[in-house]
Amino acid sequence: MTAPHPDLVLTDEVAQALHDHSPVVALESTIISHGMPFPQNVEMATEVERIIRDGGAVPATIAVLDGIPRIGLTSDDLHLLATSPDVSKISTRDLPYTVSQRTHGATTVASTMRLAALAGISVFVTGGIGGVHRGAERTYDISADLTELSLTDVAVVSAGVKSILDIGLTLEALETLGVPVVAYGTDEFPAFFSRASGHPAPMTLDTPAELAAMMAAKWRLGLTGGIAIVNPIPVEDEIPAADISVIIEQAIADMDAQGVHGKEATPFLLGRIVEITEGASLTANLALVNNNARLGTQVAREYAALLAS
Ligand code: PSU
Ligand code: MN
Repeated sequence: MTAPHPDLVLTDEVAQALHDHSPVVALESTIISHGMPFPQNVEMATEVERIIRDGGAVPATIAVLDGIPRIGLTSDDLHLLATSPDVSKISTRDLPYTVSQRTHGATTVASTMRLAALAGISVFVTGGIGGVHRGAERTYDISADLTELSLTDVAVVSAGVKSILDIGLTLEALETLGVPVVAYGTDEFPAFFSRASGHPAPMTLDTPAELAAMMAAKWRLGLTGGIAIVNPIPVEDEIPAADISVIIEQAIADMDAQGVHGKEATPFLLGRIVEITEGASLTANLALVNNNARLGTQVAREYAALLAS
């Protein structure tokens, strides 16, 4: 194995696991700092790490702290990310600024993918990925998560995309970028809070072993870039599409009324949805992240076993 990049700082646990070719699962930090309120954010971050360990893999939550890209965090680090106003939301383009200015950054899907790949981690679990925003024909707001998925060799397990985005255009963009989108155990692309989106899944696989085999097949062929594994929220936790769509319309109207745009758009919408639902959306969000952590752990184990065979 090639040594991890010298500018990264890994916890001993993560370094040992990578050295041993044991399964490691990356986790992002924007979801902690800018995706959920305190204290649910730190509880979520702690719980997903526990689920991954219980499942037989090592969790590696990723952030930039004091300018240092960190792969694996302590509980104090998680608490800082969950509470400090000094943690900015950083995508891939923000990495050089945050590192050279020695500040704190919570990494998005895009920047987490890039740092995970530099560390040698192939599986990454999150809640939802960014995509093409509604109204992108006017605003050009397309998440750099899509660009990164086209470039970086990491499989990202999410519950699909929220309908704060234009799901159809997001799927078109992923197709153009050459990113495989594979749904786990369903023929329909999942819409985060709801299992249904009205859009068929481009591909379906039913087992973690098949997902791992697809990762290996892609990268062996030299097809660089990520894979979007989309895992529907469990039936008992979902919010019906009709219920959440009214709430999302309201959140978008509030955003437009306040002139919020750019990198603030996604955090604003996530926060408004929690406010409007008086926390009910948060319960669903926590459930789907935990569900993704269980799947991601199994995929990481299967992929490690495949590489060892
Ligand atoms: N969607 C969610 N929760 C999140 C995010 C998206 O349901 O926390 C975060 C992720 O970190 C994602 C980022 O990478 O928002 C996308 O932001 P933007 O749309 O500005 O690229
Ligand atoms: Mn954006």
